[in-house]
Amino acid sequence: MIPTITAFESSPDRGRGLARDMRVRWALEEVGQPYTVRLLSFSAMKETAHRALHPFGQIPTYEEGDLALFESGAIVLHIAERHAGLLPEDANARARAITWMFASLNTVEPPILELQTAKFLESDKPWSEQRLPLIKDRIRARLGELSDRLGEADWLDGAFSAGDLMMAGVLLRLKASGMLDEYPNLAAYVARGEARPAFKRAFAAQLAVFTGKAQ
Ligand code: GTB
Repeated sequence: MIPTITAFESSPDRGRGLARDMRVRWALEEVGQPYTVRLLSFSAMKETAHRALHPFGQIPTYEEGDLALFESGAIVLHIAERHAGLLPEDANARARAITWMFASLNTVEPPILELQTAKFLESDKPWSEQRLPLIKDRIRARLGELSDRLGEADWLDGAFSAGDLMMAGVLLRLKASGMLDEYPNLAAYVARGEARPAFKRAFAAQLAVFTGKAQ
């Protein structure tokens, strides 16, 4: 059964791969699962029909037969559990890869989101200039720790896994800030993710929505 995901009809990032459907597309491409995309306007996301799929009125969602999922992490985990290629066979290695998925979402992404909120939604506030360096310090603390753990390895725990897909997907959001370049091994880690053919196909597909060339 071909799953359907949802994505922005008009992504504010202009196709730079920053919206969270990118992770889901990437996972689907990694496992070779074809998919269809339903594009949604901001108002359609808040309508009852979409809220039945996503209680918070957001993208991405994932529908496959009777199953409807929301939350990019849960969707990527579902894809990784149903197909070979994104989670190791060994039970302990599998649990560690899932741990890295959680770490990306619960430990690394939150301060990165704070930065984006501060830049795009709070820049007119009188306290904004004082808050930004505090948020950047929190991001640097996490990046430093992650950089230490990665060291010279290609991926976080052996072979590329859903944990790396999620972590690289989260770190990508920092590219424009220049902060990633302060940690050369993390910049190289993200570049390795971006160099994967599955990433390139997913990126091209979401960019095609913006350029009007989506099929
Ligand atoms: N925790 C959820 C998940 O991981 O799936 C979060 C989902 C979420 O935040 N979705 C966003 C959304 O639907 C799109 S990805 N927003 C609309 C709304 O809440 O009304 C977040 C996002 C949006 C835009 C950019 N950008 O332009 O750079 C980057 C990321």
